[in-house]
Amino acid sequence: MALWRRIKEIALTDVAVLVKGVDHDMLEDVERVLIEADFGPATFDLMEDLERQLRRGDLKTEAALRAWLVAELVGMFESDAATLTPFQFAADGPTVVLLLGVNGAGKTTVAARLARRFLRHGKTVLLAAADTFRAGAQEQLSIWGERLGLPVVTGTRGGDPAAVAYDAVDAAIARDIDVLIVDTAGRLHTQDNLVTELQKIVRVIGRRCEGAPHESLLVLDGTVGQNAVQQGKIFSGAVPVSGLVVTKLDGTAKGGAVVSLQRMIGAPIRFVGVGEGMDDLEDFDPHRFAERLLGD
Ligand SMILES: Nc1nc2c(ncn2[C@@H]2O[C@H](COP(=O)(O)OP(=O)(O)OP(=O)(O)O)[C@@H](O)[C@H]2O)c(=O)[nH]1
Ligand SMILES: [Mg+2]
Repeated sequence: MALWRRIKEIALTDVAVLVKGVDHDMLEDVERVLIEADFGPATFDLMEDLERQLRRGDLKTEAALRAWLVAELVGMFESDAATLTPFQFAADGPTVVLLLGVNGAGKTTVAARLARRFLRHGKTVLLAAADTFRAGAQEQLSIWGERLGLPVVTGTRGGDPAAVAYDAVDAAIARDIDVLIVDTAGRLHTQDNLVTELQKIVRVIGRRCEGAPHESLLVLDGTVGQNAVQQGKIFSGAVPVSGLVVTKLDGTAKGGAVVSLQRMIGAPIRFVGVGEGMDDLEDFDPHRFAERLLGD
């Protein structure tokens, strides 16, 4: 059931509850709903403010309650201005976008969708498959390349992914490409290897092209709730993360975790995946996200 409907059922079973002000049973029930939606630590900030508003008698109608919730959620995304840097493009030469994240988070899908988005904006794009580890990984990106009519730099299976990244930057410079998108491996069972490998990729890219990668986007699966926060910390502890992409926000009951991602990882949410289609990657808009999270 949509989050708003659940909250409404608790807070507005009896309109008198809101008018009366603070009702502890009601507050406890709302808190439980927020925890179930995986708001995590943000739950307590929300509850504190809700209680304050109710005490003041500011939330007397359904519309006021909804408007307060939306404003609170938007405020949480916009409060940390330091993390709200815009997408970085290279001043000169190719803009290198590195995609990071665990298996199945949606990196390859995001690579293709981002590529299409840049193509639409009239930019030239090159894809690089720096996942030499998993069988079929490079082929998967190559298929996207074919569909989009884009070249894809690949390497030998089991080869050094950093070498693929290096070759790709080289090719992007030589061909005067606007945007290079580098897809990486997501296995996490060998966390130390993953970290070392990612650090090497970042180092090698930077050596070939000063200032690159311009964007290191961490792709997180929005359906895993607070686990995404934990994953995010592992990656952001390993390499500088400039932005987040939260996928699979269609049909998740755990979207609440997104509220804490930005704050906990210290990087802005750049894009959200909201479906299976090619166009289902949207610019992150706090207001639209809050409305979507609450539902009707
Ligand atoms: N419903 C939905 N599915 C998505 C979304 N984004 C990605 N997916 C699906 O998630 C699955 C995994 O996506 P991939 O792009 O292959 O994930 P990956 O991170 O590249 O995975 P590895 O290469 O194994 O590390 C695919 O079936 C995608 O179609 C989204 O926003 N919504
Ligand atoms: Mg992949």
